[in-house]
Parts: sequence; C-alpha cells; structure tokens
Amino acid sequence: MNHNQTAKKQGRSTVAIHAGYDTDPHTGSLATPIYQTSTFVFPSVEAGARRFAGEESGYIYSRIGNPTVQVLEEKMAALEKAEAGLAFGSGMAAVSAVLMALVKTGDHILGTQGLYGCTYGLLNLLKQRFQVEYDLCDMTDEAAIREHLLPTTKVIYIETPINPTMKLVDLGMVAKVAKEVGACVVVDNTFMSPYLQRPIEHGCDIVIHSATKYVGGHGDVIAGIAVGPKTVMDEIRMTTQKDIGGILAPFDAYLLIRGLKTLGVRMDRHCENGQKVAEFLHRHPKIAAVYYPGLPSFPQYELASRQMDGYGGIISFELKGGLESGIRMMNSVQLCKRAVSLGDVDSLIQHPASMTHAVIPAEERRKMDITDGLIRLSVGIEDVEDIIDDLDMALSYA
Ligand code: LCS
Repeated sequence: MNHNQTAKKQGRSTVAIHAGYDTDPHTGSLATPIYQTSTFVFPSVEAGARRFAGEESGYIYSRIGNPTVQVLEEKMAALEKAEAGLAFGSGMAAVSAVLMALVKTGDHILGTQGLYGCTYGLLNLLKQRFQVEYDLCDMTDEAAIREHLLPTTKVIYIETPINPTMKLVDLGMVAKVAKEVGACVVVDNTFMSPYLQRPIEHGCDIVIHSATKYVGGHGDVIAGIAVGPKTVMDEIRMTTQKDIGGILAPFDAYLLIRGLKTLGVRMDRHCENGQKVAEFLHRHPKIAAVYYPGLPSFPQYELASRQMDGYGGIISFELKGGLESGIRMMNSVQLCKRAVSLGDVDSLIQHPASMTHAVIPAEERRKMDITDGLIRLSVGIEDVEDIIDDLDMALSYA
C-alpha cells in the first residue's frame, strides 16, 4: 500500500515514525539505510536514457534523488498533507529554490511585514539582480493585503508565527484572497513544525521549513524542506534544485528522519514548557511585554487557538530596563545558551536586532516591530523548573 494513503488514516506521531519507509526489503533493517552514494548504476544504456527522459523511474545521481533523502521527503509530505516534498541543504536553499522557480523578472512577491532576516535579504537580492519586485504588508489585515496586490503578484509569502515578533497570519483568509487573484501562497512553517500547523489544510499551496529547527530538533544539522503539489515539486526538482544544486546529503537526511520519529513527544514538551515559561515571564516584575500565542493576553490568542494545534516553544519578550537590561540578562544565563537557531532540545536565547535580523535596516525593523530591546527565547525540553530558575537568576542581574 502507498505510504501516503496509509498515512491519511493515522495520527501525526504515527505518520512521523512510519511514513515514507517500511522495513528495508534487502536486509530487514528497521532504521532507514544511509545510501551514501553519489551515483547509481544503470542496468543498460537504454534504461539510463529512459531515466533521463523521465520515462522510467529509478535513481540517476544523488543531486536529483537519493533513496535516504526520498524517505525524508515522503515523510514530510505525509505530515504536511502535501502531494510531494523536496529536501534541501538548508532552509534558505529551500526558500530560494521555491521562490526562484515561481517568479521571473517583472513579477511581484507580497510578503508578511516581518520575515526571517535572510529571507528578507533574498527578496532584496532578487529585486536588485533580477528585477523581481516585492512589498511587505501587515497580513493581519485583509484590506491591506488586497491593497498591496498587483496584477503581477505571483506569490504571497507568509511566516506565521512571524520570526521573531510571534505575530500570526490567518492562513485560510490569505489562501482565499490568493485564490481570487491566482497567486501561489507559500508558507514558512518553521516555527510550528507540521505537528502543530499544516497550512495546506487551510488552502495554502507550498510549505517550507528550515528543518534545522524542530524537524531535526537536536541542533546538529542544517537542512530545508519544501512540500506542495507534485507538478510544482517536480518542476523545482528539475530546475532550481537540480541546476542550483542546494541538495541535502544522505547522512543529514538520516538525522532528520531520526529527529522526526520523536517530533510528537518533543513538540508536546516544547508547548508545555513554553506555556509555563511564558506565564513566568508574564508575571515577572522586570518584564515589560511577553509575546507568546498561548497567553490569553496575546492579541491573536483566538486565531492561535483556532489555527494551531499548540502554541509552540518560542517566546519573545522585552525588559522594562530596555536593551541594556536585556544584555545583562542574556550575559547571565547559564542553562539557556546564547545562540541563534531555535527548535532544539536545548533552550536558546538571542537578540534579533543585532543577530538573526541585523541584516534588515533599522527603519524596516521598526516597521516589523522588531525593537532593539526584543529578546527571543526558544524554550527547550529540559525540566521546566530548571529553565525558569535560570531565567529568574539571570533576571536578577538585569
Ligand atoms: N525560515 C525561518 C523562519 C528561519 O527562522 C530560518 C533560520 C530560515 C528560514 C532559514 O533556515 P536555515 O537556512 O538556517 O536552515 N532561522 C534562524 C534563526 O532564527 N536563528 O538562526 C537561524
């Protein structure tokens, strides 16, 4: 039976463990074998030619398909309820391959006001080098989206929650508007993982992950995933993936397959810890504001509860003492690590304005509400009392 057909009837954790791979037919290996090979032997010249012509299935060369990587691609497609998936050597390789396959010179991309710094950098690169236009708008507001759409808008690009402000976008609302104008909705689902949010269920077209984060989960691999309609994924595989070449190595695919097997238990714990840490910060006298979708005071709490299966593990906050207090606090943590990235089992704390989002000019950052005092915490799966003790101690130095 086809893995994806089986997966439709199963729960998210079962899919994460079983989709894309059954016992290895050659050896009975329970774990997915790492096919550490660059190339594949053709049974005949004619068969090789048929594979190149797309007339026969079969592997050719690992830049255009590898059995270990394929298991990961099928698992992620099944989790996101997509037809097909593609794995990349980084989240940015996925973002760039998808966008460059969907647009050409003169086209327009409409993005959320607030994007991961390098995605913002890529939009500027596409504009400066290839005259692909872009605008960013507040996508919490349907009228603002309609105002910014152009006849040339090919892609609506969304992050939700937005890195690092945690603002949400109503996926169903954007998908409806996009359908009216024939634009493709691309969603960066990194902050949620497919365990907590599946944009395709809301009518969106393509989903991207920095698999470096929750998908891998252990802070030991850089990777990206894109999933969506098979025709679009096939096109990307044979163009911006094959010819630009940002593919994933078989060993890294193996690490992600291994990571996905514990996605459910990790995400449940990230959510549980995230909620308790957010509540602790919310009560703390030195904290001015906490941005976490699971707090009833969060402006989009209702949307979060409707659209997401959990509130996740990322919290942004500001101290009453501003940036200087924040720096003292971040320099005092011991258990939480001062590091970029997120979604790891380890708790990570960083300063967006000078780190992940430093590439965005200060004026643009202000429009995105990335204040200089904003701190982002990725709550890990350590014992939550230990995380809270560490933050409490660090805040005493703030
Ligand atoms: N999309 C989002 C939402 C991200 O947060 C990142 C990386 C990427 C795409 C790019 O993925 P990568 O190429 O790194 O796998 N975000 C980072 C962050 O917030 N801290 O360090 C990297």
